[in-house]
Amino acid sequence: MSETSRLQLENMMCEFCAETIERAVQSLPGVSKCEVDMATKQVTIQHNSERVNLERIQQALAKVGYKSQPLTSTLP
Ligand SMILES: [Cu+2]
Repeated sequence: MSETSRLQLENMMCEFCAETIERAVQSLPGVSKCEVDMATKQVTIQHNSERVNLERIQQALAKVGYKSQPLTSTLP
């Protein structure tokens, strides 16, 4: 099932961070889209929840050095 999740990043500072984050998330199998919002430091991810869950995505972010918190707001 396709799901849209949003994460709040804690230590993203610049465009280079955004690129690193996008690359790390998009390299995961089951992720179809990843968008980083520089202003809010939020990342919106479209993923197949059966193939990759949010925990796995957060692990991938932690691996490249970024802490993230899931945002509870649900998207349509
Ligand atoms: Cu940076």
